[in-house]
Amino acid sequence: MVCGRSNRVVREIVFLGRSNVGKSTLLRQMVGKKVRVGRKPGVTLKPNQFFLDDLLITDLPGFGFMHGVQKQKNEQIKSSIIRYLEENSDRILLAVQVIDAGSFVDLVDRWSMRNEIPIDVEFFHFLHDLDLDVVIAVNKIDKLGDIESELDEIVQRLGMYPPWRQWRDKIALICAKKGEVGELRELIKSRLHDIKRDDLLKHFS
Ligand SMILES: Nc1nc2c(ncn2[C@@H]2O[C@H](COP(=O)(O)OP(=O)(O)OP(=O)(O)O)[C@@H](O)[C@H]2O)c(=O)[nH]1
Ligand SMILES: [Mg+2]
Repeated sequence: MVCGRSNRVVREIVFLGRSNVGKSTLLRQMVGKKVRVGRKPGVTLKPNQFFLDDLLITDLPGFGFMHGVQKQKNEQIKSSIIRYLEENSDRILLAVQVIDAGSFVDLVDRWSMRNEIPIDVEFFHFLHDLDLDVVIAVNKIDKLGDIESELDEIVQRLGMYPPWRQWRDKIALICAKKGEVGELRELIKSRLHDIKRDDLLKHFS
């Protein structure tokens, strides 16, 4: 896909995560676009997209179990996200996987106890299988007590070694609800700088 005015190949940043982790809140805070927040989960399979110049921003539908949504529909959502990522991996500059800091560890452990691969972990590995650059946006950090040890637990669940601080280039601590999204902005800006697209930095300042 080329973008009309600049004739440049479109690059893309995708936001994905379990339903209700705060993807839409985050996007709205970060780029000031009106992204639907808190609507009934699992209603649409279509990603919510907009352009910042020729950078495409994609808010993928939330995945995982949702109250009031049939299992079959959850599977459908998951497949549609997988298909979307596979079909567009060439142009995806960065995948931002958003997690809810307050519930992530418990959720992962609950799945693991049932001998199932937790869906967040599955997606995290899938993104790497596609060779994508992945940043974990640890949202809702206002819910954390002992931040240091809880973050160590989180990175371990994702298959990374603690201490979490050695992964500063992959992990952004944010509180979307309060507009505290600076760490993620910085990581995105560094990626844009790396591909010589400083002209796009203004969108994340
Ligand atoms: N405590 C806390 N709540 C937050 C934060 N960010 C978002 N929320 C709340 O989390 C809920 C879900 O937010 P959304 O932005 O709609 O979540 P989503 O990931 O887009 O959900 P889906 O579109 O269903 O996938 C809302 O009630 C938000 O106010 C945060 O940093 N801290
Ligand atoms: Mg949303």
